[in-house]
Amino acid sequence: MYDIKQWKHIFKLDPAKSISDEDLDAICMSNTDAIVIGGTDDVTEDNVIHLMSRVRRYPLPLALEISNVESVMPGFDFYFVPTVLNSNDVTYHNGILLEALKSYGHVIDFDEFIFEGYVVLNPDSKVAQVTKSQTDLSEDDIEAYAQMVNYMYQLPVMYLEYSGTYGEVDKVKAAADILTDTQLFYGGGISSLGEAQEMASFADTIIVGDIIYTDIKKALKTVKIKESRQ
Ligand code: 1GP
Repeated sequence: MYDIKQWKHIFKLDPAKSISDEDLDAICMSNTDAIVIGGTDDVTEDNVIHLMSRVRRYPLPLALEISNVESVMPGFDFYFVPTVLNSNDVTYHNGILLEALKSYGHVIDFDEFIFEGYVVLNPDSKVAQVTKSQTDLSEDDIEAYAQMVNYMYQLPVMYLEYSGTYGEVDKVKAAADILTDTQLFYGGGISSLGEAQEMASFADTIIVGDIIYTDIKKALKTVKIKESRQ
């Protein structure tokens, strides 16, 4: 079975966006550690199953990051379940989860589920708007969230989500310095190998999304962080 603790690099594919067979092939053959399918808007059963069946031709781990209950389906290696710690709406802490467990709790294999403590930090991102996140956070706030996730909730993953913009390195470092057991995911605005290296020097795992759709060559170069660490 796959060990997500070993993952240094993830490509996140948005089921609502189109990608050519050629680009998808390059992404899946790139030496990335895993593919995550996830998005905020227009994530449907149809577009998730379509993308899943295309990625499944390749021998690499595939996870679904759940954004709504309607688009969850069997067939993934892992299910990433975000709980947005800085959301002002309880729906995004555990409200969706409660409804999902009431409907499907009896059939879930919990070994496949990874609970992610999300902190959303780009106020202009769709995810910040949808989840009504309080994004104006200091390093002290980030450290407290890291303590909460690592020592109190004891979640396997903390995800600093700057979706759409490159984040503040000092905040990523502040979280990294606190976490002892929880794996730190960083995602947002990575568009070059240099940025990938910078964030990977603090985060355990970096997530590369948007640049796949705007500059595939730059996206592919970010995987080279793995070479420098081996
Ligand atoms: C989005 O964190 C990921 O959920 C990656 O962010 O799309 O900005 O690369 P980008």
